[in-house]
Formats: sequence, structure tokens, C-alpha cells
Amino acid sequence: MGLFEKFKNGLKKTAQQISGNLESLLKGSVKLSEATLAQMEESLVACDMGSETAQAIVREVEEAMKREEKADSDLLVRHLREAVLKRLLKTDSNWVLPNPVVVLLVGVNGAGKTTTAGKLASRFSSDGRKVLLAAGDTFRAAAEEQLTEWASRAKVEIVRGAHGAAPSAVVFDSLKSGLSHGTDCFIVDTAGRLHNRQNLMEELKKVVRVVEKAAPGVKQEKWLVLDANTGQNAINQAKEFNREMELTGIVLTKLDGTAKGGIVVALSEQLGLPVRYLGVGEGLEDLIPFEPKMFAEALVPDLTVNV
Ligand SMILES: Nc1nc2c(ncn2[C@@H]2O[C@H](COP(=O)(O)OP(=O)(O)OP(=O)(O)O)[C@@H](O)[C@H]2O)c(=O)[nH]1
Ligand SMILES: [Mg+2]
Repeated sequence: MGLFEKFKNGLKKTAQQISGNLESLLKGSVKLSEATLAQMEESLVACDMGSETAQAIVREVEEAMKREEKADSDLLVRHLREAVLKRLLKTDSNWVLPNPVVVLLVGVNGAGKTTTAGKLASRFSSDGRKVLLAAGDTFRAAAEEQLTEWASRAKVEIVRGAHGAAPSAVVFDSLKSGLSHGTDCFIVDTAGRLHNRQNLMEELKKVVRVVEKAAPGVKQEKWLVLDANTGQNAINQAKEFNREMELTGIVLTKLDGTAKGGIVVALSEQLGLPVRYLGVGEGLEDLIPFEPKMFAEALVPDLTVNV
């Protein structure tokens, strides 16, 4: 299966729920009823968009439909997709990976940080960047081995510290060694942590400060790695991490599974945080750059394609 198919497959259920529902709701009807709108809102909430965002979208679609001559289901889908896309575009600039850059991957346990570090290393290296992986997870015994495995798969260098060393010390060492050897892309794996553990947040902030000091002028990307199956709690996680360390983006993993996808819209609307990459599997290549239009079309597909 191609990457895009994996991604579309993951969102299929959600897409069917959103567009499929509308189709049956509008069958034979000439008017957009309150019940239809309520049902639409419900399906948006069910796919993790959050009630605030879902309500705003439904209101917008309702307004747009008032200007149409009939309550045609294709039109309804189009307006819904436009409302979703508008939100995704809010955070979409013509972003490119800075050069040089330090990409710091943070998030709760098991979100997919280490896997994502490996995938990103491979991608950026293929793009011609000189990549170095920094094993900033010095907490879990097997973490460094796991990242070393990814480094060899991605064919990039890795810097490891002593077990139990401060993550900031490992990052400092990797900067020192990398910068003198022409590295222009540092990817830092970190230990999983809960967003409400203050001491662990301080540890991350220290990493950020060390980079600022040891590599002044090097842009830092601070990406929260989020499991797409987290549900609405993802918003809380993002808010907390963002408050502590001013995130610059999100990587949403495990979209190949039973993920719902609406969380991307909520993140965009409520936090203004851009999604940069989507994880769609456990392999080296299973990563796709986030594209708003592609995402909106997968989430709210045309009825003819979908049902
Ligand atoms: N299906 C699927 N599985 C993924 C994806 N990304 C990561 N995983 C799996 O999720 C599990 C956890 O991934 P890790 O990369 O170890 O997660 P982590 O955030 O580094 O975990 P900690 O270091 O323990 O906090 C592994 O089994 C990965 O193979 C993805 O995009 N799709
Ligand atoms: Mg890890």
C-alpha cells in the first residue's frame, strides 16, 4: 500500500461517518433541517474536532447553505470541506525546514517520538541535509539502543550520552561535535513525559536554553509528537507543552490505525499550531508531510467516491 493510501485508509471510517451520514440525512429532503445540522455537529465531535470547533464549522456551513438554492448533499459536503480547509490553512505558511536547525521531539510516553526521529532523519538526509541524531532519552534503558537502530536504518550519525546523563548534556555534546563537522540538521529524541510533570518540563526547557547558548542563531523547531488516537486529551497535552516551551509544530502519528483525524482541525483552530508531518506506519518511509488540502479532502471526501 502506498503512503497516501495508508493515510486515506486510516481516515476512511471517519470520512464515511462525516460524508456518509450527510448523504442519508439529506436523502429526499429539500431543506437543511435543525436535525441534520445537529447530526452533522455530532459526527464532527465524534471524529475529535471538539465541540467548540464543530459548532463553529456547523454555523458556517449553515450560513453558506442559506445562500444555495437547494439543500443538495454535494453542496453540503463542499461547504463542510471548505470550512475544514479554512481552518487548516490558518496555520499553513510556506514553511520549509530551516537550515541549520535543531528539531526537538517531545511528547508523552509511547507517542512515537523515537520512531519519528528515525523517519525524519531518513527524510531530511535524503533531502541532502547532514543529519545527526541526539539520544536525549537517557531515562529509559533501551531508548538509546532503539535510536541507534534507527540511526543505522536512516544511515545517519548518532550522539549518545552516558545512561542517566542530563538530556541537555547530550544535546550540548551533539551540537559541539556536529557543528564542527558540518551537521546542519540535529534531531533530538527525548524521554516521554506527562505534560503536568513540572520537573520534567524544566528539563526540556533546559535543553532549549542549552541550544540557544551553544548554537546561537540556529533555529529550533519544537515539535510535539502526538498519537492520533489520543482523542480530545491531545488538546490538553498540546496546550500544556505549548505553554511551557512554545511549540512550533506537531507531528501526528499512527494515522494508519483507527485514528479519527479531526484533532488536526481542533489543534489548528484552538492553538494555531501547524501539523508538519503525519506518521502512517512503523517503517522508515512511513511519514508524509502535512498538506491541508489533501487532509481536508481525505476527511470530507466527495459522496460519489465515498458511498
Ligand atoms: N502504526 C503506527 N505505529 C507507530 C507509528 N509511530 C510509532 N509507532 C509505534 O508506536 C510505538 C511507540 O513508538 P516510539 O517511537 O517508541 O514512541 P516514543 O514516543 O519514543 O515512546 P517513549 O520513548 O517510551 O516515550 C512503537 O511500537 C512504534 O512502532 C505510526 O505512525 N504508525
Ligand atoms: Mg522513545
